[in-house]
Amino acid sequence: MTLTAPDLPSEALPRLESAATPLTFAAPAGVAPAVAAWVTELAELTRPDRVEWCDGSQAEFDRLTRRMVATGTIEPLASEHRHYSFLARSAPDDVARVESRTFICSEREEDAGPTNNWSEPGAMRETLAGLFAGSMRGRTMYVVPFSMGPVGGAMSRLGVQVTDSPYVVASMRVMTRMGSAALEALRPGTDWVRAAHTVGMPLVDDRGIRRADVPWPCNETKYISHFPETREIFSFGSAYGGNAILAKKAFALRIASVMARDEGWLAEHMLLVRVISPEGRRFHVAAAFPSACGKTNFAMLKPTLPGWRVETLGDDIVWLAPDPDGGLRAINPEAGLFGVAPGTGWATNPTAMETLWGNTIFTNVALRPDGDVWWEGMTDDAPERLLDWRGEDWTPASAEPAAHPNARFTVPLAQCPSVADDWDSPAGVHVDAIVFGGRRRTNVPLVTEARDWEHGVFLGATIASEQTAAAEGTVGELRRDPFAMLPFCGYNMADYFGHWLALGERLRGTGRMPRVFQVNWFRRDEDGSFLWPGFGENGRVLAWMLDRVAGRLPAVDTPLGLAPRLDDLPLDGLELQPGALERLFAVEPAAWRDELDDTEAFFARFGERMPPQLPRQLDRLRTRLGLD
Ligand code: GTP
Ligand code: SPV
Ligand code: MN
Repeated sequence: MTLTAPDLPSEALPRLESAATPLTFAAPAGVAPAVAAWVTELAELTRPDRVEWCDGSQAEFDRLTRRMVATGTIEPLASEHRHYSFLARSAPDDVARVESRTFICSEREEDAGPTNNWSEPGAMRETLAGLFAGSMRGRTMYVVPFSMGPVGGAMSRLGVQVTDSPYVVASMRVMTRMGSAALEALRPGTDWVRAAHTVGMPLVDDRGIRRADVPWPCNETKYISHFPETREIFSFGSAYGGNAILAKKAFALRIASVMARDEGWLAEHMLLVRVISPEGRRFHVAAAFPSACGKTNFAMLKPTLPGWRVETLGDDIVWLAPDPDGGLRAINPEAGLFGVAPGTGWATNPTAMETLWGNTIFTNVALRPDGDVWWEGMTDDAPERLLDWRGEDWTPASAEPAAHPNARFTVPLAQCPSVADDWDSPAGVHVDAIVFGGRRRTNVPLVTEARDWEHGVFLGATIASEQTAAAEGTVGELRRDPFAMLPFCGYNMADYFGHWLALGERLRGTGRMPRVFQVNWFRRDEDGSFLWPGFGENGRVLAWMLDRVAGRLPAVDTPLGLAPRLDDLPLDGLELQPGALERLFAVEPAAWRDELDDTEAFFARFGERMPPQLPRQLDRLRTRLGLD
């Protein structure tokens, strides 16, 4: 039993449209009884007109897109520009993740920790029961079985999302292995995550009166609630991204991080790539950056440095587990890309641009008069005329951007030209290096290597980054975002740090440790310009890191960690501003004093629960910088 329906007055029950659409909750033959029972319970609570079990087929996807075109949720783009692609415009108040409405409802408040919103599970269930009651009246409830990771893979996990949003179903089909194969794998006794989602806008009111639908139904009231102990998710009121595509942040990070804690693995906000050196040596790199800080770009990196190649395995989420052969093994549990559109262009990320030739759902980008899409950063010059993300006329003289800053594209990973041949392999890859990064205009150098695992955990735990448009908040404001997991860790972050430290002990025992690095592509000059050109040039930094992993290069011990001898960075053919390289590595004690004070205050929030290793690392850093 998950939620119980409050007693509805009989006149509040949905009026069925016709005898042809009976309210039937019948599950397809062979469905695990627990799945069927849960779906029935939710249907009884939310009272949809129909329940549709999704098989993941192309025919089903076609049916969904036709339905959404009819309701104005999406519109087809001109096929000569984008094959079988669509534009969705969201409601203006439903454009990004809502962290203030995201809750971890663990039994005990201290298990959610000071960085999560906690709510007592019983009280939250009551609130949700009230909100979900009748919330799908007049709509179709879709049942979406899915697998994170290839169906049946050793590291893969199953889930079922019910939703009344066809946009979410279509997104789930791109982002996960969704449909019949996952449903068949959901055999009795198999664990699965329950994810219930409603846009919270019933089409039939309490008196049985039907109203017209709107293109992007949602509700002013929003709840993204997680019950970590019972592996359940309830999401109300939003249809946007991580709020609604529950396989992604809610399952594959928040719930999965709790499963990973309990079972000895990691669920991380990381990209995953294979990097091939000029000699043909293959390395695998997992890198954590906060939202809209360059994971997709790194995942599709086209190194300018001759001979180096990057193959894409994942761009947002990585599950890592101890490898039976020692060290860590990793899979990308997703099957699609939900990438930030603005800033993606032929000059910055040509691989993403090539990926977007078709089969793409664009959300909140601008529309060109010729039926193609546009966003800031796609081309140097904006088109003369556009419809902006709200559907209003736009010219380059307009004050607001044409695309919403958190406009996104949803596209199958398989379509990416740089995707690794074996991206779909359940075995995953052996990880050689872990990289942490953030968006920092000051302080953090271009690249540093951790001295050891514990120092690496300290680097991860002390990531701070300037806020982006990926969630509500003030863009540009510096905030602590440890491991790029601040909005995504499903339990007390101090315990999460402890879990990373303990895993290190276990990996050390296997004799194979991934090396840990910290990078910052975003350091700026006094005039505000970036000191480092970024994008394809980041391959030079990657080459240095992997030469370190290969044991080919010495490094300099600095207060912040191991740094490159500047001559070892492969910078041939790169024109940096005079002095830029030195500034990219400069350590300013006064600024670092503030940084350390801020870190100390942040660590203090965790009280007794903080593993002592991290404050100890902080003390050592103070001493090394001569600031104690
Ligand atoms: P989420 O999907 O929100 O988790 O984000 P992400 O980390 O995948 O972000 P993405 O790669 O889409 O990057 C978003 C923004 O970062 C874009 O505006 C890019 O132009 C910018 N960006 C990425 N790499 C670099 C870089 O090396 N230098 C600079 N200056 N900007 C970059
Ligand atoms: C992020 O915000 O980190 C994303 C986008 O990857 S969303 O799926 O909406 O969370
Ligand atoms: Mn992300």
